[in-house]
Amino acid sequence: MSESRISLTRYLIEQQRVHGAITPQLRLLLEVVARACKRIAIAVGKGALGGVLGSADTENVQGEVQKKLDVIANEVLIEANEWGGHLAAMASEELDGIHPIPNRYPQGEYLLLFDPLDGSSNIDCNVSIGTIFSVLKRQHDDPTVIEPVSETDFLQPGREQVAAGYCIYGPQTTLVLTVGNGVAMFTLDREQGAWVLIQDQVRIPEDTREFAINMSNWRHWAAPVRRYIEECLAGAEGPRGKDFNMRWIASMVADVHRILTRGGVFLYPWDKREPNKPGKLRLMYEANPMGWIVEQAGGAATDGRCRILDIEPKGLHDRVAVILGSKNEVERVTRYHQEAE
Ligand code: AHM
Ligand code: MG
Repeated sequence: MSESRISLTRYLIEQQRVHGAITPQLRLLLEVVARACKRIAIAVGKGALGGVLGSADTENVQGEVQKKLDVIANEVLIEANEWGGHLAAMASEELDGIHPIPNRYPQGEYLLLFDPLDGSSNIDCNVSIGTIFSVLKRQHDDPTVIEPVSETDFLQPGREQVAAGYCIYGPQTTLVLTVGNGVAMFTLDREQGAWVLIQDQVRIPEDTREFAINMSNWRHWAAPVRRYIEECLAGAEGPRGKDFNMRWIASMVADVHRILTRGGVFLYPWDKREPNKPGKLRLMYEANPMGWIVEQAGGAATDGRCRILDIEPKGLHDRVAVILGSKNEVERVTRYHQEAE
């Protein structure tokens, strides 16, 4: 690697040594997660040649049919992170309960959560997909009494995260990371197998003319979301006085990555098809890590009423409505919800 290129390893060492943002254990844990993402990128890149496309003929805890790559990515992350000694347990969108570190390995203090393969519906059609992860620290009321790790240890609001990130498997494989000191992006140099810093202190513009929502659900939305989208669609002649563009990739990683790159607002709101669920996306595996990344880049993330990172989780697989991205747009949609109450 040439002198001018900053590797993920160097970035993390500096976050530890210069900024005091992470502990040595967390640094090593993030290195392992990044290594697992490289392995997933290789499996994704093989596609039909590696026999990894199609359904695994199994269902996850949410009753969704798992794709082969969902299962492979989940296994890669678990195998890579089990033995390092930094974790107490893991939780995955693809597993019913938590995965405590087996007794044969040393136990650490951190908790790792992940959506191993986000955007599963895009796997077979060769559209960008990704891995989303979040790291929490176990909280102890009494540090002298160490209880066996349980699901309750994971039920912390998103503001307690100590690291969060995603890896997008697209034309490039890019790892996006925050440890609470801004957002950094690293692209995988495939020849060298190294993560190279391409941008630090990523910023999301506060204003935008681009929104992302699955428009086919229009008839199911609540009034505040309809109002917001109607105003965007009215363009320069409408109350917003400007034209809006729309994008919807159906991979949250890809939609969020675009927002980090050029701004925009992403919405996956509550809808009346499932009136008793607050939303489709998962709080712990998707909304919290993405919410923190977006906030660290100067954007905002709410469920229409309150900040995503302040939501107290009740269960590992809680769902939530998500509105995130350019600050002024997120604040506008949130205000429309408040005005409707
Ligand atoms: P997944 O984790 O099962 O892939 O589901 C989450 C994905 C998000 O990446 C994306 O924003 C959304 O589901 C797309 O949903 P829809 O197909 O309803 O548009
Ligand atoms: Mg997902």
